[in-house]
Amino acid sequence: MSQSDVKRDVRNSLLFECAWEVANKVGGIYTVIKTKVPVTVSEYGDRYCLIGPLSYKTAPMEVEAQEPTDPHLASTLDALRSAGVKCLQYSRLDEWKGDLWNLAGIPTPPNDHETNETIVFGYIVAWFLGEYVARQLSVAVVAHFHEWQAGLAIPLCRKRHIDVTTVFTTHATLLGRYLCAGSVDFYNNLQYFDVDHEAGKRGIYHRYCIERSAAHCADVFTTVSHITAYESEHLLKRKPDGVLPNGLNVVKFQAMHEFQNLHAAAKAKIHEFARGHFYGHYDFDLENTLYMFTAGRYEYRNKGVDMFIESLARLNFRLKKSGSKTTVVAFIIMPAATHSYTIDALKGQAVTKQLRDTVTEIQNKIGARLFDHAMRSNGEHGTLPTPEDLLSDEDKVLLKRRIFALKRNALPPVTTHNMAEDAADPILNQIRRVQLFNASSDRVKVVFHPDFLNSNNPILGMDYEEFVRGCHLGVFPSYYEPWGYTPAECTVMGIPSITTNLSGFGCFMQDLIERPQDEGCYIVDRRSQSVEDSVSQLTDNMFAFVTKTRRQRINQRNRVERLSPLLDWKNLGIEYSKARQLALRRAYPDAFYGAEGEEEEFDFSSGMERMMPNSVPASPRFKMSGIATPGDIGTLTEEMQSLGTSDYRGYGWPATADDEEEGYPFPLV
Ligand code: G6P
Ligand code: 1S3
Repeated sequence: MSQSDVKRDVRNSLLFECAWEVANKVGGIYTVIKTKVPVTVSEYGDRYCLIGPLSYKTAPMEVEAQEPTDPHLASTLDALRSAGVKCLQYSRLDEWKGDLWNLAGIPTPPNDHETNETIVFGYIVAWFLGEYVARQLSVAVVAHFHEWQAGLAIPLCRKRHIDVTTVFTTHATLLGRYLCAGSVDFYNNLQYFDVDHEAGKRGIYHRYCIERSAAHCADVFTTVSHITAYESEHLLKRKPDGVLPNGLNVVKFQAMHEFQNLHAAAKAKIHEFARGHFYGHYDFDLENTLYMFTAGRYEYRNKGVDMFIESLARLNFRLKKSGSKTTVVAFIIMPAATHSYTIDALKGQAVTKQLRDTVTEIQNKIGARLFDHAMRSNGEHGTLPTPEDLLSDEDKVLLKRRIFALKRNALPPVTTHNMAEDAADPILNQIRRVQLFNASSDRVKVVFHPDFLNSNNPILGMDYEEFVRGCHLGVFPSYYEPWGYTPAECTVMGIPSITTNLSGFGCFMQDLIERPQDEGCYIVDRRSQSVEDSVSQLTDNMFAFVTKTRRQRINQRNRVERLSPLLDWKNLGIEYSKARQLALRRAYPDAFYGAEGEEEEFDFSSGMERMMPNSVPASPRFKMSGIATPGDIGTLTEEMQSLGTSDYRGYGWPATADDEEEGYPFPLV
């Protein structure tokens, strides 16, 4: 039977979702996949299967080995196993590279390890899918791929006429990331880049070809935000069919104060760290200290760390000038190459712990003496002890020793680790330039933690989520940020954040909410104003935040937390459903017409919760009336293909050189 004779059931389709970050944490795509699982399982049940690379190091923490219940899946895996997959892969690398060149004209250099992995992974996945659909002939198969590392299977499926329908989602473009990290005026020049030349210049032409072929060969091409859709159209030369915003698993609390209590408990742990880190210079009031932070992949310019540090220096100046008593401790959590923790950082926590232990010991002794004194009968009754009765000379000596151990000549360090490239590190160099050295007079102190957070760490031993909850403000002034999970995570935990209108998340919030800044979601304009003006705006935002009262901060946390449903997969998952339906329609158009030739409608909303339950007060105010879910404002439509560039939501982007000359680059709001 030829493939065209096969009539696959499109209503009960099977879904394979494939990404390099399935059960393999590298960055944000891991979060997308992991947090989306429950909502996808609620739609697909057993018909959903994730495909990722097997990393022996992390797999035991991520997955449990199981045999498939689907007999077709079991026999497909057997076939692959008996062909040697597991040990054969790399021996076939050269053969597959030759095939890729013959098939798609994509050249691959010998020493690019990441590309080699991509080729092996892509060829095995395409092989797997081919085997699977040759066995299972009754149900349509949707294969959804994320990012170029997984996308290579798409051109292979197309060239080999494998009977699956494909969706490709890009979470960034290779060229976009590279170009932005340099010093180009990226957004104003997007339509002018000579893409092949730029990719070649950066040694990533082969990777770029893989990414571009995945985008072009997919039945449906999507990305995570409108800003990245615009970028993809110009750099990958295909206009995305739609936008699939990233969601999160939102944990609903029974009562509002529960997450506020979590904030207080987590903040107490950060206080512990601060006492240790600033020992010897702990001359500020923790009750009047605010914790700000930025975090993410170490991309100095793309993630806006440059702007953050400059604004911290200005904030420091303004707080000093205004005679403020508030202290800001700003954390930068970005993994970099390090050798170890610094002795100084470890010592800080150790001497603080020793002091605490000694105090507890003395406290117990005092308690015992106090009790004894009060109990003892002196003729009639016990007496009140004098301070001398309570604190012995021995205690005083012990305490003094601990206090002397807290003496320190140098200032508290900026970084917690010995950096591999200390002298060349861009973050440290900028901190040196703006002289944020944690002096006593500084109202803004900086702590650079160049590693992921983990509750097992000896310094700042907290998991990331707990740390975020304990902070007061997240600051993410990104220049290149297709989505931006960090501010989204802050939002669902009820922590205010600052982002920019160059991040997918920032634009998403700006599109949906009338005055995001009133909801604790500040958005710095990095599109239409100079860098200087953006830095001033960021500084103003941070300064205004610092001058809030505790009550105002508590209120703002409540408001932020109320935005969580906007970011819940229960509401955003619908966009993924639409993408899959579109892919099925494109691959099997005939299956979508009834007996009378009329087109059949799909109901995307079944099983989805409404975004804002009625019990939620009338805040935040939405920009468009009658919106129930983001899906209702239609991000994914077939028509998107036929519209001009300027239909990307929220902003008018320059479509042609003429438009720009006429003076409306952006924004057009
Ligand atoms: C939460 C707690 C309060 C605490 C407050 C501190 O709201 O429930 O008990 O006073 O946090 O807020 P702050 O912004 O000063 O950390
Ligand atoms: C990308 O990860 P990144 O930090 O390199 O994908 C993430 C998930 O879609 C996205 O949030 C982020 O903006 C992208 O940049």
